[in-house]
Amino acid sequence: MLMAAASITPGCLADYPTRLIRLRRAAIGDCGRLWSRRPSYDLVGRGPIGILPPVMKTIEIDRAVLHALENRRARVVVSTGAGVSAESGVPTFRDANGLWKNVRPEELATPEAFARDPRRVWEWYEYRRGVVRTVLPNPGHCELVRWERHFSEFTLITQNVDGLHRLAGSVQPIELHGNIMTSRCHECGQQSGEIGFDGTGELPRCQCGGLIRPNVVWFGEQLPAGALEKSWEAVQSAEVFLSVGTSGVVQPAASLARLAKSSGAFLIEVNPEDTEVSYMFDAVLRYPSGIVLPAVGRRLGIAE
Ligand code: BJW
Ligand code: ZN
Repeated sequence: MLMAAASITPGCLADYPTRLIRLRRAAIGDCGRLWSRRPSYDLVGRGPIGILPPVMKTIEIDRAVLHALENRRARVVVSTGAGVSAESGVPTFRDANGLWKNVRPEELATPEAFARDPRRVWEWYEYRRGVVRTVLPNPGHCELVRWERHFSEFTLITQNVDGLHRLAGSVQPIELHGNIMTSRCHECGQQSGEIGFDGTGELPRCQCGGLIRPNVVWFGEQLPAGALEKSWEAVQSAEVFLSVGTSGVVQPAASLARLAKSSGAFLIEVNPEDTEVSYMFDAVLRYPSGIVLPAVGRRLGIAE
């Protein structure tokens, strides 16, 4: 994967994330087959998620959920957060062992932190890039690929920066918080592929002289151009809105559920835990997404 990334020349960086994903997909093969080679990973609770009971025998799915999703012409919006990648081994932010456990967000995920200590910020992101390079989409990501093909109007919005939805095969997820595997200039915004900082020598700089940084959205920063507008548009006309694996505390992503509610959509929360916004939802599925989304898909007859 790294070799492939290194062979990309600076002149053709515009579609870099897309091409990087294509290269990784070609290297790892089909999403579903790939996961099936990891035996008894999550169903018996022995995998890194560690939040399942030892044996999960039955999954109860509210009838209203199945009813809301039974029409394949329903306008469906799915908004995901870190929880959808937890079963892949990507740490969440605010769970007990999440990324914020030992560090305050403003120490690392703000422009002020980068201005204060860019080396420290880079170190943290390089560590996380290392994790992302080794992980694979899980059955939750894969199920959403099937849903994208099944429903005639389907929009996937994610706060995640790990690119796993695209790696699974989702065609055009709206990535609200950018992509950790790519970089951009902190001054002029020019995209700069996977350029990083290995902790030695000079910090990477753009032709304009500005520091290069990870291509993610930090607190206090605007979301990528058009991402929020596209999301609002899809959510406003959604008939079913699913919030999957997010604590629902970070704005403006958190407002999407509220907008869906006020637009009359049926709201479903997929999360093993209660969240601060659970009260808004019409139905909740209190299971890990990698287990319950495929279970819903099976009950609806959504084909492989
Ligand atoms: C599972 C599971 C399993 C576990 N299956 N589930 C209005 C009011 C108050 C504040 C603000 C406001 N508007 C804006 C703000 C400020 C700020 C904000 O929201 N602050 C709040 C925290 C108070 N927002 C911003 O600054 C945003 N910009 C903005 O609004 O610009 C306009 C503006 C600018 C200036 C002034 C005013 C307006 C930008 C937000 C950027 C967020 N960036 C981060 C870091 C990205 C880069 C990186 O990765 O390092 O994005 S923060 C971090 O949180 C990351 C995530 O995408 C985001 C959301 O986290 P998420 O996905 O919800 O994860 P967790 O860990 O919180 O939850 C995981 C959930 O999964 C849990 O519930 C588990 O139970 C569950 N789970 N296993 C299913 N197997
Ligand atoms: Zn620049």
